Amino acid sequence: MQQRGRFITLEGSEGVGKSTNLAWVAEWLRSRGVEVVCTREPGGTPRAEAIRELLLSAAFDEPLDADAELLLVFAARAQHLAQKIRPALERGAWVLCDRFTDATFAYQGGGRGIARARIAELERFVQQGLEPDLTLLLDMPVSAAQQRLQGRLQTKGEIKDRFEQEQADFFEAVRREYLSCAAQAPERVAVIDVSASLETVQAALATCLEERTREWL
Ligand code: Z5A
Repeated sequence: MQQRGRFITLEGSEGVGKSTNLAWVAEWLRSRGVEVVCTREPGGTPRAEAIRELLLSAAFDEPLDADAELLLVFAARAQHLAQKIRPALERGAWVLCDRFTDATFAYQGGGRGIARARIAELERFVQQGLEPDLTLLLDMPVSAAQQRLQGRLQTKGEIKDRFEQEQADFFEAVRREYLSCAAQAPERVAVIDVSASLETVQAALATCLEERTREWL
């Protein structure tokens, strides 16, 4: 019987370097002969990407209710799991996902103040016991991450989405909740300090991946 693939997630507050390092982690795994499917949340499939647009858009002249936001996040996740993540894992591919449910605990829990128990209820309903085998939590002080993001927004001429328009205290709460998720599940979540140069960060990622994936490769 085909062995199920591994599910790895990258997490962290805005601007910490998830997109930059996801591509690097994918190459690290591919060079070891692994089939890797890269994806992201919210999104990852056409319908889930449409929900992402709704979540990120700052264009509506109407606030988005926090419970509605939470349900949209999990609606996108249900679609993503059914159409992309579970089929890939079942055929033996590894899935590398830019954000997953830790982000919901961090943003909708820490940021918006929704109770952990309510999020955990939806997690059980939607995921039916499936959770990442490994989570790389990229961590750095909020102010420095915001400077990096600002640099990228200026270089690419992008405008801030609905989450990026939040204030520093929102992102401080997000970071606290991420670190609390890591403290509660150290066997799954590895915290990587990403305040150093990209070269130093990727050396730390390589050490972590060597250790954490040794028995799977
Ligand atoms: N969201 C939610 O609320 N609930 C959920 O359950 C989920 C998501 C799943 C979209 O996420 C939003 O959805 C997110 C939370 C919410 N909003 N926020 N904020 P996203 O992942 O698409 O958005 P993001 O966090 O804003 O990601 P980002 O802007 O793409 O940032 P990043 O991927 O972490 O960073 P980056 O683009 O790779 O790097 C930023 C810049 O720093 C870039 O110019 C890099 O070249 C540079 N960089 C990266 N690393 C380094 C180092 N080491 N040194 C120097 N410069 C560096």
